[in-house]
Amino acid sequence: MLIRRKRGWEIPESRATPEAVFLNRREILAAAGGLGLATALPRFAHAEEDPSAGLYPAQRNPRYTIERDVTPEKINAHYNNFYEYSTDKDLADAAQALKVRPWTIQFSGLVEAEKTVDIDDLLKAMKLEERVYRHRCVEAWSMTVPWTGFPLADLVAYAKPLGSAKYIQMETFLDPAMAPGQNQPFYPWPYIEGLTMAEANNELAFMVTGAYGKPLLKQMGAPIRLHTPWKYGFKSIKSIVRVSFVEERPINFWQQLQSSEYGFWANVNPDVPHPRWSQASETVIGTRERIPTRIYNGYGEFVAGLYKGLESEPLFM
Ligand SMILES: Nc1nc2c(c(=O)[nH]1)N[C@H]1C(S)=C(S)[C@@H](COP(=O)(O)O)O[C@H]1N2
Ligand SMILES: [Mo]
Repeated sequence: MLIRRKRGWEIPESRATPEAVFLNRREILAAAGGLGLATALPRFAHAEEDPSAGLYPAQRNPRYTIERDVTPEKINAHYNNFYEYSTDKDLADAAQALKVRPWTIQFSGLVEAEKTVDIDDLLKAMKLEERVYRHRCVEAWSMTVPWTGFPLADLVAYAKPLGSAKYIQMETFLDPAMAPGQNQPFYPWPYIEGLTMAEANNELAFMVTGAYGKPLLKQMGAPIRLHTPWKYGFKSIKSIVRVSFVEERPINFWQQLQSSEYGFWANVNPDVPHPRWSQASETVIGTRERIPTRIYNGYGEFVAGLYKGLESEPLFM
C-alpha cells in the first residue's frame, strides 16, 4: 500500500474471472444436476479438496448484521491486499500457490504450555458462526464481507496465556518458495501483527476461517486470518502460523516499514488523516460509491471503552 494504489474498477473487464468459478457449493451441486456432471466436476473436485468444506456454511450471528450490502464474492476475490503474493490487487491467480494443508498453528511465549495444533483439529474444537462485518482499508476503500469463524477470545482461552501476557502477537507463514513477494528483501517478512489482551478479548475480534459460506479463498488469507473490523485492514493479518503472548508491544509489519505512517493501534477515524491522504470518506468496492467513514468504522458501541485512559496514545494511525 506504500508503493502503488490501484483501484478495483481499473481492472479491465477482460481480466475478470467468469462468474461460474465463484459459484458456491450448493450452486455447484445444482449445476451438476442441471448441466451434467462433466461440466461441473472440476469445480466440484476443487471444493472437495478442503477437508473443512463440510463445516460451511455456519449459522449467521444476527448480532453482527449491518445496513450495507455484502460485496459480491467475485469482486472481493479479485481485490485483495496480500503482499506475500503481489502489490497488485488482482492477485488471485498468484495466491493459488499458497498451500493450505497440512497447516499448523503454534502457540508460544507466555502460555501455560507451548503447543502446536493442526488447523482441522482447531476447527473441530471451535464453534463456527457467520458474521457480516464492514472492512475498511487504510487506503480509503471498504467492503462488506460475510466471514465465518470464531471469536479471537475463544482462541485466547484455548491457548491459556499467563496473567503476565500484555499483548497477543500473530505471524504469517514465512516461505519465499511459496510466496514470491517474500523474496523482496525490502519488506520485513514475515508479516506480523499484535493487539492488547483487552482488544483480543473484545467480542468483535474474529478469527476467520471461511467467507461466503465456504472455506476461505487463498487470496483472502486461508486457512486462518484475523478480522478486527474497527481497525484499518492491515491489522487483519492473513494465513497465521504462530500466535504468541508477550509483554512487549509488537511492532507490526507496516510500522517496521514506515512508522511515521502506520502505528500499533490503527483504529479507524475519519478526523485523523493519513499523512498522505484524507480518511474522511471511503470508496465502496463494487459500487464505486463514496461514503463517509465512521469513527471505529461504526463499531464504537463495542470498542470505544477499550481506549479510555489511553488518549495520549496515537490511537488512530
Ligand atoms: N499476511 C498479510 N496479511 C495481510 C496483508 C498482507 O499483505 N499480508 N494485507 C492487509 C491489508 S492492508 C488488508 S486491507 C487486508 C485485506 O484483506 P482482504 O484481501 O481479504 O480484503 O489484509 C491484511 N492482512
Ligand atoms: Mo489495507
